[in-house]
Amino acid sequence: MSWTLDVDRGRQTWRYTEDKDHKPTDVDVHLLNLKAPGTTCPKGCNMTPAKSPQEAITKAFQYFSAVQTEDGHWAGDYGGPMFLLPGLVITCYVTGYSLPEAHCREIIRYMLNRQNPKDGGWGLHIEAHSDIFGTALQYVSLRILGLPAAHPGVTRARDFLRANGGAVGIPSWGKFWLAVLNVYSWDGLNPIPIEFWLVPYAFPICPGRWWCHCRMVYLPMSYLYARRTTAAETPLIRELRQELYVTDYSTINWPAQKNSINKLDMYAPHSTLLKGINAALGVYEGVHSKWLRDKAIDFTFDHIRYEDEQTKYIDIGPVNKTLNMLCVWDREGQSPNFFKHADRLQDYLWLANDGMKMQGYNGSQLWDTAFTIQAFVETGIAGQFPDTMRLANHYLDISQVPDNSPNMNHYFRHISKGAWPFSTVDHGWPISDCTAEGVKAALSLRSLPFHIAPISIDRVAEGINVILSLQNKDGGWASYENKRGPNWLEKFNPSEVFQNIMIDYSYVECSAACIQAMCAFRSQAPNHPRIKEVNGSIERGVRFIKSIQRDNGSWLGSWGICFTYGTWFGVEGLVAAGEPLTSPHIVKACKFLLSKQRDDGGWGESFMSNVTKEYVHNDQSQIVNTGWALLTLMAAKYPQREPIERGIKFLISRQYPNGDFPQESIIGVFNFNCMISYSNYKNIFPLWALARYCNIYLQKANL
Ligand code: LAN
Repeated sequence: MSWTLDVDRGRQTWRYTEDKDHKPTDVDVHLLNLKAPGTTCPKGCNMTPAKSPQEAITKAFQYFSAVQTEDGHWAGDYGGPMFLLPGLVITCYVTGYSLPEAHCREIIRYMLNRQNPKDGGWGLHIEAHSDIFGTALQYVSLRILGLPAAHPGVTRARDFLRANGGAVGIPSWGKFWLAVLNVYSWDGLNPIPIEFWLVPYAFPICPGRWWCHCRMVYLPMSYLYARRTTAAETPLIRELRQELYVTDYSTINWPAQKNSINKLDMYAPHSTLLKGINAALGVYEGVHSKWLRDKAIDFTFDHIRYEDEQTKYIDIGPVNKTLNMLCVWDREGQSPNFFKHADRLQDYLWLANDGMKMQGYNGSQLWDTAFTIQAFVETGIAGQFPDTMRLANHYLDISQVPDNSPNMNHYFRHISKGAWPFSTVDHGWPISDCTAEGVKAALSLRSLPFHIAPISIDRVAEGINVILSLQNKDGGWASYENKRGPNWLEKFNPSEVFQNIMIDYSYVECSAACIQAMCAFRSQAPNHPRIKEVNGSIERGVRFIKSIQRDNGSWLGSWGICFTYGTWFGVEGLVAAGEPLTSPHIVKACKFLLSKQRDDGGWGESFMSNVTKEYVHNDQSQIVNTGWALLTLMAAKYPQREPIERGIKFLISRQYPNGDFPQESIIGVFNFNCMISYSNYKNIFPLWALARYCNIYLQKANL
């Protein structure tokens, strides 16, 4: 069974989005000639706010269906991390590729808008405290983009850097980018040994066993380190060398900087084991065999080319996107393949009120669309929006991955036929829970009373096939692949700023989504030949989820903030699998959530929950956290209506008269320490919670 596809489907070119929180700043007024914050009435303000949950649902549905894109997905700003644009700016500088001038201006505007007003620095992400990684990288980017050293924003950033010991103590990925730019010595880096790539799969340290994101970043990094690919020394480079450090550049003892990481940046210190290995690798670097190195360079470039071709030059993420582009330039100069890369840069760029940013992925198209479909179907009024539903179904249809990658094993790729990706089919990397949400959305569309040409059960079964193949021995599901290595591999984590990057672990989110998808599948296809396996898999999954519940009843989220997110998945997974609502696991989870409800009826969690792995309240209640908490309580059929009603009132009170909701604090995360924006969540989760409320407590959502 296979189906055809065209290229470029779901591709987002950048478009201008409104960020409600962003008031024009001095930067905007100066660069864009904007008027200071206006007093005019925003669109729709003559409309009145919703007076009932049903009306709030209708408004929310109407608003969100009006902003659906032409191919059926919901586009959104997927920014947040601050270490992505600098990779692009540096790559363009080194390779001599010019971004359009308007892009450069918007990038400058973004960086200046996101500069922390308190101290003039930048952090790991838009809401983080300033550190050296963020500040030194934005600093060099702004200078490359043409701001003079005397510009007030640049001056403040330099003051911050110098007051904190200068750029010497930047974490390893920053050391790497600065070395490429020729403003940090390669001798100041711990080796990134390319020969690792020749280690056979039988050994636990083989890169083929690492988490795919870690693998795909260290692949081009080790290539560029082996080649010592470095920018030409220009007058700007010489100036930067003097601006970034507190001592004269020529006097810096570079080898002594290998392990110097500023305390502002340190999150995941090197293990003793890694320190020892790094020391040994330092010796090896002096005596390595040229023959072996050349072999490894060819081997890695072949893998880089494969990744480029399999993803149509989008690449798995924003980090290897620019690194791979640099590798292609190193090997071939401004070749046709180099321009294929350049053409796909725009997939990552997003223009919003705060300027142009590089997103954390080429978008979250499929993910947002799959959730939106499920929320819409649950409202019970989808019949009033048949075009919206048909178009959304179309997006699901065109983004299921039709085939496996060729020669999969050699390139360490898992099967992808039948999977759904996070963004687009061109990107095409399969993900366990994206497949699960795709399956759930496809199945929920099949329940609609009107004709939408839904995805066939055979194709849904291909998704189930992927899900079954991805279950780990511990009963859980990881993100893209099976868990391929032992936990102790984490001791090799060289990143200093991220945790849990070395291997793909089982997560509550991925596991619960896969369980729900299989439960939905078995109820719609009870006689499918693989149902026995599905049953067994669900059972093992449930055991896994129970085993990682915390004593206080919560689950730690890894991809959203934080315990409200994890607990939502944990409970939905158990309930879908038929866990009795009186089970201590469910009761404890509800009790946990209720203990976090606030006086205004909402829930609000800070990203510090993820960083510290203990619940930390946000300054204010958040509509998305509130949506998750309410969905959880209602999935568990929590017997008291009062706390749920208070939460629903909070949600309605936050809705704009035009049906949209405010953009609040950042809500997504990866590797515990870096946050990422999911800007459609504000439209999806409040609506979904309102829908469930109406279904349970008010017979008909239909006005
Ligand atoms: C994502 C985005 C999607 C996300 C979900 C599907 C939501 C999650 O349930 C599983 C993990 C996954 C696929 C995920 C993993 C980490 C990603 C790829 C990201 C958060 C988007 C960006 C991030 C990536 C690692 C950023 C680049 C940084 C590095 C450390 C390489």
